Amino acid sequence: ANFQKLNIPKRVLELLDKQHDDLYIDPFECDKLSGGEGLIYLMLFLFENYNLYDVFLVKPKVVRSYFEEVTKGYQDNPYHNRVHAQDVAQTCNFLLNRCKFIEIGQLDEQDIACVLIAGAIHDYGHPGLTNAFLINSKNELALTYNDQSVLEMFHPSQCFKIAWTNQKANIFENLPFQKYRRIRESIISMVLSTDMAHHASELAITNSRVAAPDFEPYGKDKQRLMDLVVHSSDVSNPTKNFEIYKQWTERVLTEFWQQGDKERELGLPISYLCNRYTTNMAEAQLGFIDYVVKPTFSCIQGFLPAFEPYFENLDKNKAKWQELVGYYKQQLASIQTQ
Ligand code: 8BR
Ligand code: ZN
Ligand code: ZN
Repeated sequence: ANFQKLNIPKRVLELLDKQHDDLYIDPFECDKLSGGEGLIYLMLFLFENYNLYDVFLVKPKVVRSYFEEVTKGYQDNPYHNRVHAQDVAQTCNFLLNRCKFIEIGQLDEQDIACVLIAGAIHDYGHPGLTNAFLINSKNELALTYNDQSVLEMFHPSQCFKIAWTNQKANIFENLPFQKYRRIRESIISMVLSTDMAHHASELAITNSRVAAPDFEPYGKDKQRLMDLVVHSSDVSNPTKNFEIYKQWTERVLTEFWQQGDKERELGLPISYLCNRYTTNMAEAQLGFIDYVVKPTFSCIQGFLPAFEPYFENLDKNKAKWQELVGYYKQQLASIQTQ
């Protein structure tokens, strides 16, 4: 691979060279070193690293323009912003390479491209409000998508549109139609799988597939596992070092609490975790780890045994939040008496 020609700033290139498939790469650092272009450089680096230009038959210039457009579409939300997109794409790459999903699923270049693109675009255009809010407030997006996976339908829809409406950014232009259809179907499937409303039912099916005698990670089960890889990367914050994880948590709750304030103002029901006067951040994370993240990564471990050494981070991080429950209780009590 020749990374020189990609014009990636030296310090960013060094970071990616050393840590592109590392679970502990710091996405905030990467974004800062890149002057806000971390998602673009990450994708250029990975396209070169895995020879993905051969799948799309386009020049790096087109890939750069495409991810410039994608980056522009991410709003500056506290959580659902371009750094989250970069973080999810990086975590997908960790599962692909470091945890050997490429080998175990016998992924070809096209599959690798689909997973990484899905990670990069999966929250494109996120308004910083949840599906429940959009539905309850009769938002235009909820009307467009009939209340069904509203945001998860919106994100990929917009990302295919930006390709077809910006000729110099159209990474899909040179694909034969059948190949384009398969790529499109795969990416849309992965982004839809990030709707938390599907989490429990899909995870149950995937668990039973992983345990089945005819389980085929490289065959009929491959797309389902690719879906899980993107969904698990989306909820992977608690598998990382506590400092970075805590930063994401403060951000996701800041976004939720802004929504809660709006809900209060509009007289809408205040959504789960969105009430800043009653939500204990540490307790919320204990629940999130036990009921969402642990079951998800247990399933991942079932077919990617290389994940095993990282699984213990979940208990380490739980212990840290347990120590903080009292602190956040006091904080809430002091707001309530004001
Ligand atoms: P999205 O990124 O698509 O929103 O999916 C992740 C969901 O998991 C969040 O919307 C939120 O409901 C939940 N969540 C919680 Br609780 N804590 C989280 C955290 N620390 N990081 C990511 N998601 C979290
Ligand atoms: Zn999302
Ligand atoms: Zn997300």
